[in-house]
Amino acid sequence: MSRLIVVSNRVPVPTAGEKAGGLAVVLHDLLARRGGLWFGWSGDIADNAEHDTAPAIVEEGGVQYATINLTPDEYQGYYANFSNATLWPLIHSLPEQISFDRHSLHVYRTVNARFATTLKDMIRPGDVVWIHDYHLVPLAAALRTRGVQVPIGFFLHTPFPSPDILSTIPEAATFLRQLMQADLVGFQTSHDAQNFVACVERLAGGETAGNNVVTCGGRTVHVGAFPVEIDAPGFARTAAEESDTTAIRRFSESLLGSTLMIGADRMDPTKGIRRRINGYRSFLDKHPEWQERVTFLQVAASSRQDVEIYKSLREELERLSGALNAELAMPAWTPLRFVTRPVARAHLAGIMRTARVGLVTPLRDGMNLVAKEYVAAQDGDDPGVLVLSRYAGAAAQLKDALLVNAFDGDEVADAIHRALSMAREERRRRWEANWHVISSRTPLMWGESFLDALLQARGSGAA
Ligand code: ADQ
Repeated sequence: MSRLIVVSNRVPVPTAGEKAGGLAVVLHDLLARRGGLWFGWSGDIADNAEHDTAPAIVEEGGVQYATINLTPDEYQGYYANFSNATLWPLIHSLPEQISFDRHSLHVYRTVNARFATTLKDMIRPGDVVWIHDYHLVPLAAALRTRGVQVPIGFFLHTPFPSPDILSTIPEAATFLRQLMQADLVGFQTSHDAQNFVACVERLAGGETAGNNVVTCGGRTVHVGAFPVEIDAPGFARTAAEESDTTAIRRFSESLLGSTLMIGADRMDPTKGIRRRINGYRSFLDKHPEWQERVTFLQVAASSRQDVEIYKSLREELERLSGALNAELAMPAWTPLRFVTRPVARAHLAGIMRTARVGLVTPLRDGMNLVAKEYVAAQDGDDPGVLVLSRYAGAAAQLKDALLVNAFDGDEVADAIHRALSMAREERRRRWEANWHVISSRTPLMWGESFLDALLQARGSGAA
């Protein structure tokens, strides 16, 4: 079996007493099976980082974790600016949120080049390289320039935009050609994969060459959809166990008999939290009989506070939630609980289980694991209803959720009403169909299917 090298912006180096969560667990497992290396940024910022190209290496359970630091200028240009303030809104089709400057683009490329220079000395013949996410778009090309010939796969956790949107940044064709230096480019949904192929055709002069294969400038690249999965039975177990704790019982009592709706997101402009709160407001206006009978808990974990649009989003949401409560609250009823402090994963799972409605309404999202987690957390005998944006990748799989246009506040309000009023039989039928989808796949299957497709792509002559 080939040795695996995973590359991502941040490396979750295992530390004593701390367990990695989510997808990191699967990548650790895949690495442990094959013996491998995880390379990326340490998360630390150091003034002299660029002179210190030798990575710090930690070995744990047969896996090496190799990390480098960033300088303050690199952190700002590569991470805060170009990755999070330019590429993130671009790939989520929110072009008016993009800020762009040439210096940050330059720093982004420099950091990718530094990653490549450091990594190439650790790659051996027979290895397979798997690059993750939008921070590292130029990396496959930077490795090839340095003579690396082993199979390289690239997986994007976010959506991929249409040609019209992608062409709003300078040098869009360069980004596409850089991605084409991988052998396999993977996305969350086939819609994203189609957008990528359309971009290569329209903006970089490429051509499709059969099913899921695209050629451009002498390169042949495979493209595919690999939806990220969760450990559904594991999350279900956590939710059931947690719901039996004093903490969750106290939480439930605090609702004073009102029905709970839950939203849980990183506080991010793509997650549609502002429109969600406005949709809830319209629902309460249209259906005043629900006042005092429903509580909406929005957990919004603070995120990327060194990026301007995130700071202003936070201020706006604080104002909006305060205004809603100031207008509608009663001595014994708070319509909206807006929580920005961290909530432990198990506690959140327990809360999800007690919520009759899960509101997952991003304006655009690669997958959205909260949607899958909400389904997993339910008691199948008396489950809650998932209200899900059509613009989340998860909507391609969770077809029995109430699917909504997250931009349309009236539609969101109507879906909330329908979800709250839904009879148990329909709730069960919808939940069972969604549960079947998430419980028949595992995160490990996701990882293995990507790696199989990568080796096959290479075997079939792409390179
Ligand atoms: P994210 O944008 O971070 O991920 P998501 O898929 O929802 O979004 O994953 C977030 C994770 O953090 C979930 O496990 C969730 O439970 C947890 N979480 C979110 N808000 C929380 C809160 N307030 N408190 C505690 N925990 C919270 C990116 C892409 C997604 C894609 C994933 C995986 O943007 O589209 O699904 O990667 O590929």
